[in-house]
Amino acid sequence: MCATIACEFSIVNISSAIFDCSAPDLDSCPDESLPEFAFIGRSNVGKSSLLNMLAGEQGLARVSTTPGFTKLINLFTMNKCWRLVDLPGYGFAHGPKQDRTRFSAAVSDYLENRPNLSLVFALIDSRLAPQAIDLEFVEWLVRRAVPFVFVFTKTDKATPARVQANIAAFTARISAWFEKLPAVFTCSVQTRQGRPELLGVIDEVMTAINTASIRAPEGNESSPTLSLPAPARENRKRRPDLHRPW
Ligand SMILES: Nc1nc2c(ncn2[C@@H]2O[C@H](COP(=O)(O)OP(=O)(O)OP(=O)(O)O)[C@@H](O)[C@H]2O)c(=O)[nH]1
Ligand SMILES: [Mg+2]
Repeated sequence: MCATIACEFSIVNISSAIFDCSAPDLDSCPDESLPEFAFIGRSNVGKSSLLNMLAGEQGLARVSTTPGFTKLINLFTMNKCWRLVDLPGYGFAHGPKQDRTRFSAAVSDYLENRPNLSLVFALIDSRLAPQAIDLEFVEWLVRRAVPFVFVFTKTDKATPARVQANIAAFTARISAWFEKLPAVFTCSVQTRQGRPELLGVIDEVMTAINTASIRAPEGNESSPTLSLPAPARENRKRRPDLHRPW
């Protein structure tokens, strides 16, 4: 079990990043004792690269120029207290007839049913105007009340004006789905833009989890809020509380 004090000092200063396993499905994932922060997005959007940047360790998650490279649920434990989870991307067509919006059943099972999934980073390529596949995926997340924030990636590859225009166009397309939009971040693994902000988000969620575990009587804990869509918060409360330490 992760002590509150130990975690408070460890989020932005990651001293140990350990590969746990590559899981082909939800049942093969490790125990649910640690909060998890997962990266999802289109194939090649930069999920594995961002994980490495946050962990401060190149080569921890494998990066490739080939879309569809990450094929399993890869879990990494940070400072023995929380996990980063690298998920396979969506939108990579394995065959001509395959629906490009379909992604593996294991990923959807993980996103919908992992009780210790604390927050999802939904990655969008900042160079592109809104893509139908990303809009569909965000709608999927919203409908299933998965808690998430947006991360627009590869900002070093576009002008700041282009990045801002693409973000504005994307958020305009989805704003009607939310009472309050999830938080929006930008990042680049080249310039390391976004690292402190994203570690700050993790810190905020971990603090809320630890605070809830101290305040709430067993079986009646509250969830961290962090500008998550309200349905997402409600869904988190419904997730089965099996081995959570908070
Ligand atoms: N210039 C630039 N390149 C990036 C950035 N992030 C990722 N890349 C490159 O984009 C390619 C894909 O990166 P990955 O991290 O493997 O992408 P992924 O989303 O994990 O891809 P899949 O596992 O195939 O779904 C690699 O060539 C990376 O070097 C970034 O911020 N800037
Ligand atoms: Mg990957």
